[in-house]
Amino acid sequence: MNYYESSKIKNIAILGGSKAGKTTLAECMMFEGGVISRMGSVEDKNTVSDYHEVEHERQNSVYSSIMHTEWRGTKINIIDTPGLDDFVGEVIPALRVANTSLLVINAQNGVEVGTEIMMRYLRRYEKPTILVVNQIDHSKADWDRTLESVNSQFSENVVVVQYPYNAGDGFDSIIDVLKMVMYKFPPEGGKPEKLPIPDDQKERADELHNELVEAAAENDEDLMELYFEEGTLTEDQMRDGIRKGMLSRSLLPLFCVASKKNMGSGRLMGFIGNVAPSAADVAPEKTTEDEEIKTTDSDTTLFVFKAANEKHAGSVGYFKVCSGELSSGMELTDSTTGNKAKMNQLYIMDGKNRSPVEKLAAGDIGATVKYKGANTNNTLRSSGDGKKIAPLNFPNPRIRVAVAPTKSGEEEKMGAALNKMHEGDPTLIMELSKELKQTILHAQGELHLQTAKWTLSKEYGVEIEYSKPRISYRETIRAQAEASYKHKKQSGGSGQFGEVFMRIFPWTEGVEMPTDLKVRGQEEIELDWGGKLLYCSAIVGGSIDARFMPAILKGINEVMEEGPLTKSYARDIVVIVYDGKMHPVDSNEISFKIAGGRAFKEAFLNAKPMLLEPIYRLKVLTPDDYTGDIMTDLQGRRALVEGIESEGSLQKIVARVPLAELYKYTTTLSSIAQGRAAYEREFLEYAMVPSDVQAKLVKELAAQEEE
Ligand SMILES: Nc1nc2c(ncn2[C@@H]2O[C@H](COP(=O)(O)OP(=O)(O)OP(=O)(O)O)[C@@H](O)[C@H]2O)c(=O)[nH]1
Ligand SMILES: [Mg+2]
Repeated sequence: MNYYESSKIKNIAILGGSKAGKTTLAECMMFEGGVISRMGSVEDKNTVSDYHEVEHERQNSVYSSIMHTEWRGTKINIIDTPGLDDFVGEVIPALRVANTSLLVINAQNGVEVGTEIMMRYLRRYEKPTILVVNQIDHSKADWDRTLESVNSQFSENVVVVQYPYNAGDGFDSIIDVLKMVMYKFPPEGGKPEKLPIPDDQKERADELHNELVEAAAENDEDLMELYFEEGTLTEDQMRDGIRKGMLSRSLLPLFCVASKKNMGSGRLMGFIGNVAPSAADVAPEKTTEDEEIKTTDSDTTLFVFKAANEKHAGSVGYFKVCSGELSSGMELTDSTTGNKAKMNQLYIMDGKNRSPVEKLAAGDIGATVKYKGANTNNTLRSSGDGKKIAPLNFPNPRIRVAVAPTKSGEEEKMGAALNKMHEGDPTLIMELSKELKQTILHAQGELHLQTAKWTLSKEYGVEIEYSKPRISYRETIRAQAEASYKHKKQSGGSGQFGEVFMRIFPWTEGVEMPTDLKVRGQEEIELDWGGKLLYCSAIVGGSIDARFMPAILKGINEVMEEGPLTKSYARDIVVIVYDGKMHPVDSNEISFKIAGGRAFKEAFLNAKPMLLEPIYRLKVLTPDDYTGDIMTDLQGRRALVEGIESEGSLQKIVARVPLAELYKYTTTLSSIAQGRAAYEREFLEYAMVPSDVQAKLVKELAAQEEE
């Protein structure tokens, strides 16, 4: 394997809607670069990228895979990502390590919701982007409509570099307005013949060429001046301007290919090689302290962006060399654990195939095998100074479900497997909920859950079933109440005695204390399950010793943990202990704990207790056609719509929705909008359950507790 310096390394993430042809394009680029001698296909289940069994079965990419190809002395690292948004956990790391992204658009459909979703990630990560219109050979390919959808749905300055001469059946020629030639491909694809632009296309090509020159010049004052003086730019000057425009995302060049037929990928690779920003051109990685780690720094820094448990290789850590140079045998220090790691087995990966390497330059991507500390987000440094690269941020879960093994006794095996899977896919999160007495699985969508089930069965030998997850309700009070309890027990020798008087009322930020009680001491307690308990003493004349106050609090805490109403945690309450009685001999901690708990329970039940439920903020992104139906459905879910605004060509609906109403929302939304809408959600707050719902719930939860 050759060594490539930073300026000769281009990391490319391929993104796009489902089935646009990303995997096929990656295959085609590897073939064209001479890395593989035969082009596999998704149908034949023999592409380099889709090598997992689940991908063969589904005929979809599920995992990101890393490959490389070469073009005239440039190494192009390719990360092929899945198009389905359920697998966004695979897209995030790819975006982080890529210098440029190819956004693949299916010429049959133009910009789809999936394309739009990926474009949003590209904007968020400020990635230089090349638009690649694929499947231009398809009988249903429609160039004009595709271009129109690109122009109407992307606010960016998209500049056409190529357009098809004859899209659809019989496609074989592309007009290139940067090179100002026509490429005509042989029927088997590959190297095209360079022809002059046909007369009937000259005017259109000239016009697009001028637009391209102007767009390139706009990114640099010197170029702009040159352009005014000369009326045009040389090819090198254009490349320079386009690279600058790509880096600032003010220019998105557009290419077209028919990757299945291997038509157009060579020229695209040439453009990536000559124009797209290299590892040395892009902004440096930053540490958690916002310090730059430049490719030119002498310290070697590795950032593990993906950890995978591979069938053939065991645990594989994929990393990017952020600075310095990495050579085989080097000793690095894990910034998290401080452990030393000897980099004995260095590889570059092409799907599941690995090739050993001796040395990798900054910017390059490599892999280690069977190294234990290779967890996602780990940083390894040669200096051992503990600096960490800012971690990848994965999106919030969109779906939750209860999971259990079908065979009892396999809980631990399932737990271990799910933990292992989480290492490779941080968006799949297992939560052992003591509160709900369920294992909850948090994921990105139904397909994500299905894939997890498949993997558990096929790779870990655990059969599971999903069921409706319980909801973490909370209890609180709406009114003030007082209660007292006398605990008295006389049995043989020493007895027990404790009496407590208390007043309770709702806690809110800055709550005022009553004027009729003299509060002498207070303790604000942050509850483990959210919310507050303000515990106050207004004892006069030493009716209860200060040493018993913690015991009373303990009693209150136990009741709050077991919620008097439904056994859900209680929160946001002020308790004032204002009187009581002791016995000179029999009073002890246990007596006051019992008295405190009982008094609190009685007061709680008299203080208009109520249930709180978790509320989520939901953001739905949909084509306008479905807005009405989505709103109607949301109303049936007790949602409060906060706003609708347009985002590009889509509508964004923002609503507050109780979590209890979001079960299987993915499925419903998908059927309403025929898979064209997407959503994300985040926890907002706990809010009151409406009284009619509460009455029903209290019964349900009691029944559940019986079980
Ligand atoms: N006609 C034609 N078909 C193509 C082309 N590229 C891909 N396809 C077909 O489109 C389908 C999807 O191709 P993939 O490469 O799996 O698409 P993808 O974007 O990787 O899909 P996901 O990873 O599942 O999102 C397959 O049936 C391919 O054979 C092309 O250029 N022309
Ligand atoms: Mg794919």
